[in-house]
Amino acid sequence: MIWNLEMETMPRSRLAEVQLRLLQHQVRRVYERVPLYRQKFDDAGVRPDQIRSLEDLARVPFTRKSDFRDTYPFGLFAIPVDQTVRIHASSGTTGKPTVVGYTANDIRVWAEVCARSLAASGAQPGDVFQNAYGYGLFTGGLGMHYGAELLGLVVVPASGGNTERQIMLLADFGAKIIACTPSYALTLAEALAARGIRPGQLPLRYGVLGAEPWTEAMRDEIEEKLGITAINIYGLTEVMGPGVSNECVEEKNGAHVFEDHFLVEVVDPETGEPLPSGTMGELVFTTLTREALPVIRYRTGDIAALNVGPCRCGRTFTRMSRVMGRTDDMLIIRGINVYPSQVEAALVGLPELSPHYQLVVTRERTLDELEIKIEVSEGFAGEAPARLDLAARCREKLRGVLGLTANVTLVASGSLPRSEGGKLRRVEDRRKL
Ligand code: DLL
Repeated sequence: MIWNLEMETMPRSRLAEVQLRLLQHQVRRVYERVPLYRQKFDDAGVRPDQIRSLEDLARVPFTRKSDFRDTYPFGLFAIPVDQTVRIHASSGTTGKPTVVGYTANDIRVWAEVCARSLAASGAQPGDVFQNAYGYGLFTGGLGMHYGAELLGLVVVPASGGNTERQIMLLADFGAKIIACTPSYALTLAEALAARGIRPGQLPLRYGVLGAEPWTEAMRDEIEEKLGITAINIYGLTEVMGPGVSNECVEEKNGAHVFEDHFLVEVVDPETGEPLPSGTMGELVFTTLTREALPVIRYRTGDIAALNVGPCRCGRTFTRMSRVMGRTDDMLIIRGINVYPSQVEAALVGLPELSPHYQLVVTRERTLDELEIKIEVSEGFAGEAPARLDLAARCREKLRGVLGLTANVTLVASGSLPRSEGGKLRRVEDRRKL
Protein backbone atom coordinates (compact mmCIF):
# COMPACT_ATOMS: atom_id res chain seq x y z
CA MET A 1 0.00 0.00 0.00
CA ILE A 2 1.22 3.51 -0.81
CA TRP A 3 0.50 5.80 2.13
CA ASN A 4 0.85 9.13 0.34
CA LEU A 5 0.01 8.50 -3.28
CA GLU A 6 0.39 12.10 -4.35
CA MET A 7 3.88 12.62 -2.98
CA GLU A 8 5.30 9.13 -3.37
CA THR A 9 4.38 8.79 -7.04
CA MET A 10 4.84 12.34 -8.28
CA PRO A 11 6.75 12.78 -11.55
CA ARG A 12 10.43 13.43 -10.92
CA SER A 13 10.32 16.74 -12.78
CA ARG A 14 7.67 17.96 -10.37
CA LEU A 15 9.65 16.57 -7.43
CA ALA A 16 12.68 18.59 -8.53
CA GLU A 17 10.57 21.76 -8.43
CA VAL A 18 9.29 20.96 -4.95
CA GLN A 19 12.81 20.17 -3.75
CA LEU A 20 14.31 23.37 -5.12
CA ARG A 21 11.67 25.55 -3.51
CA LEU A 22 12.13 23.86 -0.13
CA LEU A 23 15.91 23.88 -0.43
CA GLN A 24 16.05 27.60 -1.11
CA HIS A 25 13.87 28.27 1.89
CA GLN A 26 15.88 25.96 4.14
CA VAL A 27 19.24 27.41 3.11
CA ARG A 28 18.03 30.94 3.78
CA ARG A 29 16.67 29.85 7.12
CA VAL A 30 19.84 28.21 8.41
CA TYR A 31 21.95 31.13 7.17
CA GLU A 32 19.81 33.52 9.19
CA ARG A 33 19.42 31.37 12.28
CA VAL A 34 22.39 29.07 12.84
CA PRO A 35 25.76 30.79 13.40
CA LEU A 36 27.73 27.70 12.38
CA TYR A 37 26.02 27.57 8.97
CA ARG A 38 26.45 31.30 8.39
CA GLN A 39 30.13 30.92 9.16
CA LYS A 40 30.51 27.95 6.82
CA PHE A 41 28.69 29.71 4.00
CA ASP A 42 30.70 32.89 4.48
CA ASP A 43 33.98 30.96 4.55
CA ALA A 44 33.03 29.22 1.31
CA GLY A 45 31.88 32.50 -0.26
CA VAL A 46 28.38 31.16 -0.87
CA ARG A 47 25.25 33.27 -0.37
CA PRO A 48 21.80 31.66 0.02
CA ASP A 49 20.47 33.60 -3.01
CA GLN A 50 23.07 31.88 -5.20
CA ILE A 51 21.22 28.56 -4.88
CA ARG A 52 19.18 28.80 -8.07
CA SER A 53 19.12 25.15 -9.09
CA LEU A 54 19.51 21.79 -7.36
CA GLU A 55 22.97 21.54 -8.95
CA ASP A 56 24.02 24.66 -7.03
CA LEU A 57 23.80 22.61 -3.86
CA ALA A 58 27.23 21.19 -4.75
CA ARG A 59 28.73 24.60 -3.87
CA VAL A 60 27.40 24.48 -0.33
CA PRO A 61 29.77 23.25 2.40
CA PHE A 62 29.20 19.91 4.11
CA THR A 63 28.02 19.32 7.67
CA ARG A 64 29.74 16.61 9.68
CA LYS A 65 29.35 14.72 12.91
CA SER A 66 32.06 16.96 14.41
CA ASP A 67 29.81 20.00 13.88
CA PHE A 68 27.38 18.45 16.34
CA ARG A 69 30.17 17.85 18.81
CA ASP A 70 31.51 21.39 18.47
CA THR A 71 28.10 22.94 19.11
CA TYR A 72 26.95 20.46 21.78
CA PRO A 73 24.22 20.26 22.89
CA PHE A 74 21.87 22.67 21.07
CA GLY A 75 24.11 24.89 18.93
CA LEU A 76 22.81 23.59 15.59
CA PHE A 77 19.16 24.20 16.48
CA ALA A 78 17.46 26.73 14.24
CA ILE A 79 14.89 27.64 16.90
CA PRO A 80 15.02 28.24 20.65
CA VAL A 81 15.01 24.98 22.60
CA ASP A 82 11.77 25.91 24.33
CA GLN A 83 10.00 25.67 20.97
CA THR A 84 10.96 22.03 20.52
CA VAL A 85 8.80 19.23 21.85
CA ARG A 86 11.33 16.37 21.88
CA ILE A 87 15.04 15.67 22.12
CA HIS A 88 16.74 12.49 20.90
CA ALA A 89 20.41 11.54 20.82
CA SER A 90 22.81 8.99 19.40
CA SER A 91 26.44 8.13 20.04
CA GLY A 92 28.98 10.80 19.31
CA THR A 93 32.58 10.05 18.49
CA THR A 94 33.62 10.88 22.05
CA GLY A 95 31.86 10.80 25.41
CA LYS A 96 29.10 13.24 24.47
CA PRO A 97 26.13 12.15 22.39
CA THR A 98 24.91 13.76 19.16
CA VAL A 99 21.78 15.71 20.10
CA VAL A 100 18.80 16.46 17.87
CA GLY A 101 15.52 18.28 18.49
CA TYR A 102 12.05 18.24 16.96
CA THR A 103 9.21 20.72 16.75
CA ALA A 104 5.63 19.48 16.79
CA ASN A 105 5.67 19.71 13.01
CA ASP A 106 8.93 17.76 12.80
CA ILE A 107 7.25 14.99 14.78
CA ARG A 108 4.33 15.07 12.31
CA VAL A 109 6.68 14.78 9.34
CA TRP A 110 8.59 11.99 11.04
CA ALA A 111 5.35 10.09 11.72
CA GLU A 112 4.42 10.60 8.06
CA VAL A 113 7.65 9.06 6.73
CA CYS A 114 7.45 6.20 9.22
CA ALA A 115 3.83 5.56 8.23
CA ARG A 116 4.97 5.47 4.60
CA SER A 117 7.75 3.05 5.59
CA LEU A 118 5.39 0.69 7.39
CA ALA A 119 2.86 0.81 4.56
CA ALA A 120 5.63 0.12 2.02
CA SER A 121 6.66 -2.86 4.17
CA GLY A 122 3.24 -4.49 3.96
CA ALA A 123 1.39 -3.07 6.98
CA GLN A 124 -2.31 -2.20 6.69
CA PRO A 125 -4.50 -0.21 9.08
CA GLY A 126 -5.83 -2.48 11.80
CA ASP A 127 -2.80 -4.79 11.82
CA VAL A 128 -1.14 -5.51 15.15
CA PHE A 129 2.40 -4.13 15.18
CA GLN A 130 5.02 -5.19 17.71
CA ASN A 131 7.59 -2.44 18.02
CA ALA A 132 10.78 -4.03 19.32
CA TYR A 133 13.07 -1.08 18.69
CA GLY A 134 14.29 0.51 21.91
CA TYR A 135 12.18 3.34 23.35
CA GLY A 136 14.21 6.19 24.79
CA LEU A 137 16.86 8.54 23.44
CA PHE A 138 17.33 6.14 20.52
CA THR A 139 15.09 7.22 17.65
CA GLY A 140 13.96 3.73 16.64
CA GLY A 141 11.23 3.12 19.21
CA LEU A 142 9.37 6.42 19.31
CA GLY A 143 9.89 7.14 15.61
CA MET A 144 8.20 3.93 14.52
CA HIS A 145 5.60 4.28 17.26
CA TYR A 146 4.22 7.57 15.96
CA GLY A 147 4.33 6.35 12.36
CA ALA A 148 2.44 3.20 13.27
CA GLU A 149 -0.28 5.13 15.09
CA LEU A 150 -0.68 7.50 12.15
CA LEU A 151 -1.06 4.55 9.79
CA GLY A 152 -3.73 3.12 12.08
CA LEU A 153 -1.84 0.08 13.35
CA VAL A 154 -2.47 -1.46 16.75
CA VAL A 155 0.84 -0.71 18.43
CA VAL A 156 2.42 -3.04 20.97
CA PRO A 157 5.26 -0.91 22.37
CA ALA A 158 7.39 -3.87 23.43
CA SER A 159 10.71 -1.97 23.16
CA GLY A 160 13.97 -3.88 22.72
CA GLY A 161 15.23 -7.05 24.36
CA ASN A 162 13.56 -9.52 26.74
CA THR A 163 13.12 -12.30 24.22
CA GLU A 164 10.91 -14.38 26.48
CA ARG A 165 8.36 -11.58 26.73
CA GLN A 166 8.62 -10.72 23.03
CA ILE A 167 7.63 -14.28 22.16
CA MET A 168 4.74 -14.28 24.61
CA LEU A 169 3.45 -11.00 23.12
CA LEU A 170 3.88 -12.26 19.56
CA ALA A 171 1.89 -15.37 20.37
CA ASP A 172 -0.81 -13.79 22.55
CA PHE A 173 -1.40 -10.43 20.81
CA GLY A 174 -0.77 -11.85 17.35
CA ALA A 175 1.36 -9.17 15.73
CA LYS A 176 1.42 -9.33 11.95
CA ILE A 177 4.35 -6.91 11.70
CA ILE A 178 7.44 -6.62 13.85
CA ALA A 179 10.09 -3.92 13.82
CA CYS A 180 13.55 -4.68 15.23
CA THR A 181 17.16 -4.97 14.17
CA PRO A 182 17.90 -7.80 11.71
CA SER A 183 20.24 -9.48 14.19
CA TYR A 184 17.48 -9.46 16.80
CA ALA A 185 15.08 -10.97 14.26
CA LEU A 186 17.50 -13.90 14.05
CA THR A 187 17.65 -14.14 17.83
CA LEU A 188 13.86 -14.33 17.90
CA ALA A 189 13.84 -16.96 15.15
CA GLU A 190 16.20 -19.18 17.11
CA ALA A 191 14.29 -18.69 20.34
CA LEU A 192 11.07 -19.69 18.58
CA ALA A 193 12.71 -22.75 17.07
CA ALA A 194 14.03 -23.73 20.52
CA ARG A 195 10.44 -23.69 21.77
CA GLY A 196 9.28 -25.85 18.90
CA ILE A 197 7.28 -23.00 17.29
CA ARG A 198 7.51 -23.41 13.51
CA PRO A 199 7.64 -20.48 11.06
CA GLY A 200 4.16 -19.66 9.91
CA GLN A 201 2.54 -20.91 13.12
CA LEU A 202 2.32 -17.34 14.42
CA PRO A 203 0.32 -14.60 12.64
CA LEU A 204 3.63 -12.74 12.03
CA ARG A 205 4.12 -11.91 8.32
CA TYR A 206 6.41 -8.88 7.95
CA GLY A 207 9.60 -7.58 9.54
CA VAL A 208 10.70 -3.94 9.23
CA LEU A 209 14.38 -4.33 9.93
CA GLY A 210 17.20 -1.83 10.10
CA ALA A 211 19.42 0.35 12.29
CA GLU A 212 22.42 -1.82 11.41
CA PRO A 213 23.96 -3.28 8.25
CA TRP A 214 22.71 -6.61 6.97
CA THR A 215 22.93 -8.70 3.82
CA GLU A 216 20.75 -10.57 1.33
CA ALA A 217 21.97 -13.82 2.92
CA MET A 218 20.67 -12.60 6.28
CA ARG A 219 17.38 -11.65 4.65
CA ASP A 220 17.00 -15.20 3.28
CA GLU A 221 17.76 -16.69 6.66
CA ILE A 222 15.34 -14.41 8.53
CA GLU A 223 12.56 -14.97 6.00
CA GLU A 224 12.98 -18.71 6.13
CA LYS A 225 13.38 -19.08 9.87
CA LEU A 226 10.63 -16.61 10.85
CA GLY A 227 8.36 -17.32 7.90
CA ILE A 228 8.06 -13.60 7.11
CA THR A 229 8.88 -11.05 4.43
CA ALA A 230 11.85 -9.02 5.69
CA ILE A 231 12.08 -5.38 4.60
CA ASN A 232 14.98 -2.97 5.00
CA ILE A 233 14.43 0.36 6.74
CA TYR A 234 17.16 2.98 6.94
CA GLY A 235 17.60 6.18 8.86
CA LEU A 236 19.87 8.14 11.14
CA THR A 237 19.40 10.42 14.10
CA GLU A 238 21.12 13.45 12.57
CA VAL A 239 18.67 13.47 9.66
CA MET A 240 15.52 12.39 11.56
CA GLY A 241 15.66 8.78 12.77
CA PRO A 242 14.08 5.73 11.09
CA GLY A 243 12.08 6.46 7.95
CA VAL A 244 14.61 8.28 5.82
CA SER A 245 14.21 5.44 3.33
CA ASN A 246 12.42 2.12 3.15
CA GLU A 247 12.19 -0.75 0.71
CA CYS A 248 8.92 -1.61 -0.98
CA VAL A 249 7.50 -5.06 -0.47
CA GLU A 250 6.89 -5.38 -4.24
CA GLU A 251 10.55 -5.22 -5.27
CA LYS A 252 12.68 -5.52 -2.11
CA ASN A 253 15.47 -4.04 -4.18
CA GLY A 254 16.70 -0.76 -2.73
CA ALA A 255 15.10 1.58 -0.20
CA HIS A 256 13.02 4.49 -1.56
CA VAL A 257 14.34 7.75 -0.09
CA PHE A 258 11.47 10.05 0.96
CA GLU A 259 12.84 12.78 -1.25
CA ASP A 260 10.17 15.36 -0.59
CA HIS A 261 11.70 15.64 2.91
CA PHE A 262 15.27 14.38 2.46
CA LEU A 263 17.41 15.43 -0.48
CA VAL A 264 20.01 12.74 -1.09
CA GLU A 265 23.37 12.90 -2.85
CA VAL A 266 26.22 10.44 -3.20
CA VAL A 267 29.69 11.95 -3.09
CA ASP A 268 33.23 10.68 -3.45
CA PRO A 269 34.34 10.16 0.15
CA GLU A 270 37.85 11.45 -0.64
CA THR A 271 37.13 14.52 -2.77
CA GLY A 272 33.52 15.31 -1.81
CA GLU A 273 32.59 15.55 -5.53
CA PRO A 274 29.02 14.49 -6.35
CA LEU A 275 28.87 11.09 -8.08
CA PRO A 276 26.32 9.99 -10.71
CA SER A 277 23.43 7.65 -9.96
CA GLY A 278 24.60 4.04 -9.80
CA THR A 279 28.04 4.80 -8.38
CA MET A 280 28.99 3.78 -4.85
CA GLY A 281 29.96 6.63 -2.59
CA GLU A 282 29.11 8.36 0.66
CA LEU A 283 25.47 9.25 1.28
CA VAL A 284 24.86 12.93 1.98
CA PHE A 285 21.48 14.23 3.15
CA THR A 286 19.90 17.67 3.28
CA THR A 287 16.67 17.95 5.25
CA LEU A 288 14.12 19.98 3.29
CA THR A 289 11.37 20.45 5.85
CA ARG A 290 12.90 20.00 9.26
CA GLU A 291 12.35 23.00 11.53
CA ALA A 292 14.22 22.45 14.79
CA LEU A 293 17.39 20.92 13.42
CA PRO A 294 17.85 21.36 9.69
CA VAL A 295 20.98 19.68 8.35
CA ILE A 296 22.58 20.81 5.13
CA ARG A 297 24.67 18.29 3.17
CA TYR A 298 25.25 16.01 6.16
CA ARG A 299 28.03 13.49 5.50
CA THR A 300 26.60 10.23 6.84
CA GLY A 301 29.72 8.07 6.56
CA ASP A 302 27.48 5.40 4.98
CA ILE A 303 28.61 3.95 1.65
CA ALA A 304 25.82 3.14 -0.83
CA ALA A 305 24.65 3.82 -4.40
CA LEU A 306 21.44 5.38 -5.74
CA ASN A 307 19.13 4.12 -8.45
CA VAL A 308 16.75 6.69 -9.93
CA GLY A 309 15.20 4.21 -12.37
CA PRO A 310 11.48 3.45 -12.18
CA CYS A 311 10.19 0.87 -9.70
CA ARG A 312 7.41 -1.66 -10.18
CA CYS A 313 5.67 -0.42 -7.02
CA GLY A 314 4.91 2.94 -8.68
CA ARG A 315 6.94 5.08 -6.32
CA THR A 316 9.08 7.60 -8.14
CA PHE A 317 11.50 8.22 -5.29
CA THR A 318 15.09 7.14 -5.89
CA ARG A 319 16.24 3.92 -4.27
CA MET A 320 19.41 3.50 -2.24
CA SER A 321 21.31 0.23 -2.16
CA ARG A 322 22.14 -1.49 1.09
CA VAL A 323 24.79 0.29 3.11
CA MET A 324 27.99 -1.45 2.04
CA GLY A 325 30.37 0.07 4.55
CA ARG A 326 31.44 3.14 6.50
CA THR A 327 33.95 5.85 5.80
CA ASP A 328 34.87 6.03 9.48
CA ASP A 329 35.46 3.48 12.22
CA MET A 330 31.91 3.45 13.58
CA LEU A 331 30.73 0.01 14.65
CA ILE A 332 27.15 -1.00 15.19
CA ILE A 333 26.84 -3.46 18.03
CA ARG A 334 23.38 -4.78 18.87
CA GLY A 335 22.00 -1.80 16.98
CA ILE A 336 24.01 0.70 19.05
CA ASN A 337 26.55 2.93 17.35
CA VAL A 338 30.00 2.66 18.90
CA TYR A 339 33.12 4.63 18.06
CA PRO A 340 36.46 3.33 19.33
CA SER A 341 37.31 6.87 20.43
CA GLN A 342 34.46 6.69 22.95
CA VAL A 343 36.41 4.04 24.84
CA GLU A 344 39.26 6.45 25.25
CA ALA A 345 36.90 9.18 26.40
CA ALA A 346 35.30 6.86 28.96
CA LEU A 347 38.55 5.66 30.50
CA VAL A 348 40.56 8.85 30.55
CA GLY A 349 41.65 9.75 34.06
CA LEU A 350 42.09 6.21 35.39
CA PRO A 351 45.79 6.21 36.41
CA GLU A 352 45.94 2.40 36.52
CA LEU A 353 45.45 2.22 32.74
CA SER A 354 47.66 2.90 29.74
CA PRO A 355 46.08 4.60 26.69
CA HIS A 356 46.24 1.34 24.73
CA TYR A 357 43.07 -0.57 24.09
CA GLN A 358 41.47 -2.83 21.51
CA LEU A 359 37.87 -3.70 20.65
CA VAL A 360 37.02 -7.24 19.60
CA VAL A 361 33.53 -7.79 18.23
CA THR A 362 32.16 -11.29 17.82
CA ARG A 363 28.75 -12.74 17.14
CA GLU A 364 27.68 -15.58 19.38
CA ARG A 365 25.07 -17.25 17.19
CA THR A 366 22.97 -14.13 16.56
CA LEU A 367 23.96 -11.77 19.36
CA ASP A 368 26.88 -9.35 19.11
CA GLU A 369 29.48 -9.43 21.88
CA LEU A 370 31.99 -6.67 22.54
CA GLU A 371 35.22 -7.37 24.35
CA ILE A 372 37.44 -4.45 25.25
CA LYS A 373 41.05 -5.27 25.99
CA ILE A 374 42.80 -2.58 27.98
CA GLU A 375 46.45 -2.44 28.94
CA VAL A 376 47.18 -1.62 32.53
CA SER A 377 49.81 1.04 33.09
CA GLU A 378 53.43 0.01 33.51
CA GLY A 379 53.54 0.57 37.23
CA PHE A 380 50.27 -1.21 37.96
CA ALA A 381 51.04 -4.21 40.13
CA GLY A 382 47.55 -4.90 41.39
CA GLU A 383 46.75 -8.41 42.57
CA ALA A 384 43.61 -10.29 41.68
CA PRO A 385 41.13 -8.34 43.85
CA ALA A 386 42.48 -4.99 42.67
CA ARG A 387 42.30 -6.15 39.05
CA LEU A 388 38.75 -7.33 39.44
CA ASP A 389 37.79 -4.04 41.00
CA LEU A 390 39.51 -2.07 38.22
CA ALA A 391 37.82 -4.16 35.52
CA ALA A 392 34.44 -3.59 37.15
CA ARG A 393 35.00 0.17 37.30
CA CYS A 394 36.02 0.18 33.62
CA ARG A 395 32.91 -1.79 32.71
CA GLU A 396 30.68 0.68 34.54
CA LYS A 397 32.31 3.73 32.97
CA LEU A 398 32.11 2.15 29.52
CA ARG A 399 28.49 1.27 30.01
CA GLY A 400 27.75 4.89 30.88
CA VAL A 401 29.37 6.18 27.72
CA LEU A 402 28.64 3.41 25.20
CA GLY A 403 25.18 2.47 26.39
CA LEU A 404 25.98 -1.23 26.29
CA THR A 405 27.75 -3.77 28.47
CA ALA A 406 31.16 -4.86 27.25
CA ASN A 407 33.40 -7.61 28.59
CA VAL A 408 36.53 -5.94 29.90
CA THR A 409 39.83 -7.79 29.82
CA LEU A 410 42.85 -6.17 31.45
CA VAL A 411 46.06 -7.15 29.71
CA ALA A 412 49.73 -6.65 30.59
CA SER A 413 51.46 -3.41 29.79
CA GLY A 414 52.98 -3.51 26.30
CA SER A 415 50.99 -6.50 25.06
CA LEU A 416 48.60 -4.87 22.57
CA PRO A 417 49.69 -4.10 18.98
CA ARG A 418 51.27 -0.69 18.37
CA SER A 419 51.06 1.36 15.23
CA GLU A 420 53.94 0.70 12.89
CA GLY A 421 53.55 3.96 11.05
CA GLY A 422 50.27 3.15 9.38
CA LYS A 423 46.75 3.23 10.75
CA LEU A 424 46.48 1.37 14.02
CA ARG A 425 43.72 -1.16 13.95
CA ARG A 426 42.02 -0.78 17.28
CA VAL A 427 39.11 -2.89 16.17
CA GLU A 428 38.86 -6.52 15.31
CA ASP A 429 35.43 -7.24 13.91
CA ARG A 430 35.09 -11.02 13.75
CA ARG A 431 31.40 -10.98 12.81
CA LYS A 432 30.67 -12.38 9.40
CA LEU A 433 28.13 -10.18 7.69
O1 DLL B 1 19.66 3.59 13.68
C1 DLL B 1 17.76 4.96 13.13
C2 DLL B 1 16.98 3.76 12.79
C3 DLL B 1 16.18 3.14 13.74
C4 DLL B 1 17.01 3.24 11.49
C5 DLL B 1 15.43 2.04 13.41
C6 DLL B 1 16.25 2.14 11.16
C7 DLL B 1 15.45 1.54 12.11
P1 DLL B 1 21.28 5.95 14.51
O2 DLL B 1 21.33 5.24 15.82
O3 DLL B 1 21.63 7.39 14.47
O4 DLL B 1 19.86 5.86 13.88
O5 DLL B 1 22.23 5.14 13.52
C8 DLL B 1 22.35 5.56 12.17
O6 DLL B 1 22.89 3.29 11.53
O7 DLL B 1 24.22 6.01 9.69
C9 DLL B 1 23.86 3.61 9.43
O8 DLL B 1 25.26 3.50 9.57
C10 DLL B 1 23.18 2.61 10.33
N1 DLL B 1 21.93 2.12 9.74
C11 DLL B 1 20.67 2.51 10.02
N2 DLL B 1 19.79 1.79 9.28
C12 DLL B 1 20.52 0.94 8.51
C13 DLL B 1 20.23 -0.04 7.54
C14 DLL B 1 19.17 4.70 13.59
N3 DLL B 1 18.98 -0.35 7.19
C15 DLL B 1 23.32 4.65 11.45
N4 DLL B 1 21.27 -0.68 6.94
C16 DLL B 1 23.37 4.93 9.97
C17 DLL B 1 22.55 -0.41 7.27
C18 DLL B 1 21.89 1.17 8.81
N5 DLL B 1 22.88 0.50 8.19
